[in-house]
Amino acid sequence: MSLNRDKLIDRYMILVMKQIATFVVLLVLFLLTTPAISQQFAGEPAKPGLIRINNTDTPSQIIEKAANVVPTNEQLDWEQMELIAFTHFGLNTFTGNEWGEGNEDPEMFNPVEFDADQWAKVIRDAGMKMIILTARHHDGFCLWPSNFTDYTVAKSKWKEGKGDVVKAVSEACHKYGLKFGVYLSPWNRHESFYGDSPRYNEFFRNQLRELLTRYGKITEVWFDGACGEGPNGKKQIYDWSSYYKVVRELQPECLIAVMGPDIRWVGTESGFGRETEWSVLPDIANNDSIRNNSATGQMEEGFVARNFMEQDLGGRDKIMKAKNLCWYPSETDVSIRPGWFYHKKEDSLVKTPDELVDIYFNSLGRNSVLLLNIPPNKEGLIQQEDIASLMKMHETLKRIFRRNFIHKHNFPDQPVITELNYSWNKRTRFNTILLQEDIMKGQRIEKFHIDYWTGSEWKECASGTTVGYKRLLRINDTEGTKIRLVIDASRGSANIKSFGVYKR
Ligand code: FUL
Repeated sequence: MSLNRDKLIDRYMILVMKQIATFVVLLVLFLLTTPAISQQFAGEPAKPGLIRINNTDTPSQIIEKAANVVPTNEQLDWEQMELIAFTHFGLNTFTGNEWGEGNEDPEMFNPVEFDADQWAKVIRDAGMKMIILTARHHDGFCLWPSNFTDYTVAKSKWKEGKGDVVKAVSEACHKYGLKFGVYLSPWNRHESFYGDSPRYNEFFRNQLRELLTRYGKITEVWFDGACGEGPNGKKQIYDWSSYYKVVRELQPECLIAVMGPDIRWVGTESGFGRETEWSVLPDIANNDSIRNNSATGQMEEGFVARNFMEQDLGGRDKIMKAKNLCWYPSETDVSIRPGWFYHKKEDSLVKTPDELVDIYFNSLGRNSVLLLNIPPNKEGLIQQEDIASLMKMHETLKRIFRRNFIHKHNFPDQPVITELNYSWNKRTRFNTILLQEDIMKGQRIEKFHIDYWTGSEWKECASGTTVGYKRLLRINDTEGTKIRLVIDASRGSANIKSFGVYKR
């Protein structure tokens, strides 16, 4: 009896095991034969820093690598600021120059009403998130009492030589919740030893050390590329990699802009960026400079300056010939006035709110950060005309973006293969579109268009190439009951972070 029961149990177990085995075999067969559900790349994980292209990489492997290049955390934070301010201020403010000769009397610097809090408040109220101050422009005059030259605020009339503009602005930024950055011009027209390369490089590093150790957190350093020496002028060979080392050592999170590896000059000073703007660029690296990979904490090879004025810097034809790829986003610098420094005679030439809004759409709205210069006047205050224009710009932007007709405008973790649809329950009129890719998963969209449903058919109302951090489009008034974003070409599947539809 018990034997029979054991036999029965054995048979039953065999049956169960057979069924499990059949199920496993079928499951494996199913998984092997079913095509990939998503086009997400499987091989290369997204990572910041430099990605090498091997000679043996196939075109699709190169595209996969490009699709997975992402910003460092610091670059992402920077992109999210969107709108930042430049303040050109110095001896030029008093002489009327744009490029001082370097021999102007430092006594002339005397902004009697100087109030950094006023700057910070205006800039914060205009929706900007950081101030980058010209600590030293090409004329060599320092807005802080440097120990390495006499050509500073210490020799000015202002506060009997006891003032420090860099300190005051850094503290005001802190007080008003703004980030702070410094512009330190490599070109220097004052120091006689400019051109004695080792000596000047040492001087430059020393000044950099002062700026990076005396004023708290510095979010961005701006190394301008300009040099007006001409063919018969002084020839200074800048030791860029040694400058970068100082920055990485003293402020590891600080981003180095323009003549540096973290942020790229967009290539214009008009406030208008490119239609096709890639943040993933080829061949920025060479052996004599350094890039900080914040993911690994390692120093890597880095930046080499080249022609950033071409129309498409990161398209497929470019990346196919690349030796490496990295995240190198653009910054669009433009002044609210014709000049970079304040000149009374330009008070009537301050850009209008409409012009500023236009700039906003064509810089931030083209995958760039807008760096808008607002130069304080001789009194040491931001001029009323500039304030009026800025506030109106801010109000206009707030009005345009106050109501998104797509209510669920975040689409996290939803890879978009070809399109994203949205329906309204009534006809909706719109004329402004906002798109954002989730750049922490890479910049991928190469071509897209937007259709709306007329009631009987789909009609195209907007189109573009790259999206990246943010893409803004202004179109004629359009009315429909549905809208769809169609991805016509991308490097793998696009990751849409925001889709906004507005009426301006
Ligand atoms: C240029 C400089 O020559 C201008 O004076 C200004 O500082 C601008 C932002 O960069 O290269």
